[in-house]
Amino acid sequence: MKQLVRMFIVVFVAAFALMYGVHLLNSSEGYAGSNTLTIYNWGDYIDPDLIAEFEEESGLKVIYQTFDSNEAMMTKIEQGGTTFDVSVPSEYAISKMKEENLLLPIDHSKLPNLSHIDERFLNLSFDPNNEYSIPYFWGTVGIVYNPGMIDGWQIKSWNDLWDERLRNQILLVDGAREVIGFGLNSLYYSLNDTEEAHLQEAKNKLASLTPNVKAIVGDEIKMLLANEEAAVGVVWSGDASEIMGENENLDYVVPEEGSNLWFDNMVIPKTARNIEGAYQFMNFMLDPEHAARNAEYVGYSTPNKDALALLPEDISGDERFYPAPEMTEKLEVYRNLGKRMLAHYNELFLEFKMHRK
Ligand code: SPD
Repeated sequence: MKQLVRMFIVVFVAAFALMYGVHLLNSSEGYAGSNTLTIYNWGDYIDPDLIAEFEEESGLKVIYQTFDSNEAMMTKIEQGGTTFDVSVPSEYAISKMKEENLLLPIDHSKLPNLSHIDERFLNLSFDPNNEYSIPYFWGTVGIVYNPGMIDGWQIKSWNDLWDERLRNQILLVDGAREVIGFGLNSLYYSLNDTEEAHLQEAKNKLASLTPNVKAIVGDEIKMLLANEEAAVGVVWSGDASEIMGENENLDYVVPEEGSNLWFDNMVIPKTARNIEGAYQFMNFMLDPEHAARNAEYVGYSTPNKDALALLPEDISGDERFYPAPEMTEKLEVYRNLGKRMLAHYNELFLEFKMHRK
């Protein structure tokens, strides 16, 4: 009898543990079953109609979550407890995630539409042979400005931002690499500089920009600039393109001291649950017609050569957003500076933000 009771307890505990395990798996963030696909992308970075069409075509339900910086995205994935099937980091973040073993290798045979990507965006140094990442959008960092609000002045350089005519007129993108990067560039240092003396110089120089900075903002920077709440913004090129679509008084310049050339690529995080679904989604987004619609909707530059051919000439021929390779040669791609140095850049950016308060 005793033995029977013991056996009953063992079976009961095992069944309970199994049920609890299944519950934990299902309740981890974003996961709602095998007919779902969980996507973790930048805010304002996809045409929502394309998500609906993908759901219709694939029969999968998309759970869509957004982030506003590579740092936030990496922290969330590193912490675990997420089940993102597809994410869209930038190059230095891809390199860091590879190093930390957070990504799955990509099987190119499952992405026939990869053939539409321009060679110029393949096999880049942050991911040789695109072993872990597939191009999504690319662009630059620059200054969008409204000449009508600053007496017709044509801004050309990072150093122009310190001019006293711009008092309380500048909005900055909320990005550590971008802000510390242009601080370094304004001193003619590399935006991948790791020399402490140079970083401190950039920090002090940025502190002296404070009277001109109206706010440091996320995606709302587009609405504020389009509504002429400020004359100048430091932004990613795609945001400038969208703002200029709303308000044709604005212009965009990549400063003469140099700037950043960036690449956002799709990846499959190691925590993915629906790997086949991830391939289906990536191949869907690589389709030229879908990629063209996406580029037109969000305003960012597509690396898809056959999508580019479908875009209206006023978009594809605009060299501010589709600069020729020789125009991007002097620009720098962010390098993965290693965990400690990336954390140091973040600290310096936080100190700059605190200085403003
Ligand atoms: N609102 C979408 C913004 C996406 C911009 N990605 C740029 C990354 C630059 N490192």
